[in-house]
Amino acid sequence: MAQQQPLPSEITPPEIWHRRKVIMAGLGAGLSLTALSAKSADAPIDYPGPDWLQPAIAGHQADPGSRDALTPYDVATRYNNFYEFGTDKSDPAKNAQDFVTDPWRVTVSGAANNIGEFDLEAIIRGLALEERITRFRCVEAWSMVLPFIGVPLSKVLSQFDPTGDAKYVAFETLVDPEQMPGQRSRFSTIQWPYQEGLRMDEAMHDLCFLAVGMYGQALPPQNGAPVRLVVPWKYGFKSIKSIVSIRFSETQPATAWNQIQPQEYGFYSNVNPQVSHPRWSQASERVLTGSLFPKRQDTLMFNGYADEVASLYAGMDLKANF
Ligand SMILES: Nc1nc2c(c(=O)[nH]1)N[C@H]1C(S)=C(S)[C@@H](COP(=O)(O)O)O[C@H]1N2
Ligand SMILES: [Mo]
Repeated sequence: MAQQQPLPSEITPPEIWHRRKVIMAGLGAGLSLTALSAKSADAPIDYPGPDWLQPAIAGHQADPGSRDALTPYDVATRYNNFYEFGTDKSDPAKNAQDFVTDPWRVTVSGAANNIGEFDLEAIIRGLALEERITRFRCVEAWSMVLPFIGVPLSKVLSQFDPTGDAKYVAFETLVDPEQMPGQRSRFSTIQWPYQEGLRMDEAMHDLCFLAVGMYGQALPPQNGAPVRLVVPWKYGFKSIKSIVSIRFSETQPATAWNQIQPQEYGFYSNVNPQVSHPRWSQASERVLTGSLFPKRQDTLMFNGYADEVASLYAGMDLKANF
């Protein structure tokens, strides 16, 4: 039986295995590789999203920047880190398909005047959605270029009217082992809920983004539906998915990867080619293009957003505060 044989994913690095599948699928369907990547550039509408979101997504303001470097849609939606749905890169696309993301409630607590439980619809309604073509760099030294749709996080946080005591903001992902097989696993290292946090001035920076869509449609479940953070100048794990809690706090909040390996994953986790991960260099990255031969490129300070964000860290030792 096929089940007794090793899965291709067990003998081939998942990234290569995935690309091979994409290419095979393309060839099988009689498409050339060119046609396949052309298809990826305009997204198919696989994930229309809830009724309330569709008009806002349809009316989003497109990013005027070049789309040439966009990661193919099939790579962006099938090569994922979302440990709630499994640790293999191909797990989230398989295991998150039935994830229920509407209606969706977000609990807002801590140092703010307008706290409570809110429908995501109420939080997003009234805000104009925009697209941001974003460089996205995982701590594992691969990168993508993703067209997210959403709102600057600052516009959402302002609605809750944080007080002067709000020095940090903490986020949590849903805990629902019935829907999330990774949370049922005995081998999980993450202490659920997955949690992340930012300093308040980082969170209020215009580049800090709350995404509800990508590739012209609602966020696919494996990419963090219905609402996720996107912090383009930090390693990907800061960009927490499927957020159900926002808490304003006076003290620096705990974060999921820092709790597991504090020597390897700091609170700041700014992309920094000069500070190696203890087990690998961060000087360069594999650009995942869907081609069998990923491009390797130098990693840029703050993932290329230094002009915009370096001032947030003026005077800080970024080796100590990694
Ligand atoms: N809740 C949650 N958020 C998460 C993760 C996760 O496992 N759980 N993985 C992070 C990591 S390591 C990365 S690189 C990005 C991946 O986002 P993508 O799959 O949309 O590319 O999500 C981040 N957000
Ligand atoms: Mo990551």
